[in-house]
Amino acid sequence: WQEPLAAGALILRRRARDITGQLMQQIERIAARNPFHHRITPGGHRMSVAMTNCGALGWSADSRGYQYSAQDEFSGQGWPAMPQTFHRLAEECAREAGFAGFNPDACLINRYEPGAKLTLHQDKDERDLRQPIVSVSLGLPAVFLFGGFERGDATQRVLLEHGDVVVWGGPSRLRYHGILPLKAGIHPLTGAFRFNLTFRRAR
Ligand code: MD3
Ligand code: FE
Repeated sequence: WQEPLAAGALILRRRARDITGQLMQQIERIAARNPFHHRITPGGHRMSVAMTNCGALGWSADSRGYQYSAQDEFSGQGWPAMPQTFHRLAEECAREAGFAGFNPDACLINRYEPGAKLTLHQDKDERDLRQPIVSVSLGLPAVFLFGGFERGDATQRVLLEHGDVVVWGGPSRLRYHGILPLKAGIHPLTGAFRFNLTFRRAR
């Protein structure tokens, strides 16, 4: 079912539930070739979230800054192609939210362990901010923080659970957001972790 969160932001609860097994298998296959790493931010902090990518471009953080790149700096290789199941899910969900023709060229895969968090930030490294971001949550639940257009604005809390998809576009595209520290637990499909896929049109 659909749950409007704010202008341009739509939660599709459990939208991916029937294909979560397939999605996890693909994540494992991708990570076997391009393993998860804890990136170091330009400010010198080790991120508690571990990341890898698939698609033509991948997101990375290093001393040079935040950027999309065709190369995985850890493996020295390109990123695995975006599986068709991933691309189709993102395209369909964007269409349901009113963003027809979404054609993501990057999928950032985040892995959360207990205590891992994402502090409030904006996603603005993509070229065309009229394109939405589609996110898919897998495994352990997390509390998502949805803020305003400035870091200090009030935030609302939203629980994101296994199979939930959210489309973030229009006026919501530049809102601050983050994830509270993950609570420990065991999920039947993902074990001690939460995974999050974010589909983006980077270039
Ligand atoms: C709202 N990921 O990778 S997904 C990220 O659960 C990121 O791993 C979180 O924020 C996660 O950048 C949150 C939800 C999300 C993703 C992108 C957004 C919300 C967004 C972009 C704009 C506004
Ligand atoms: Fe983000």
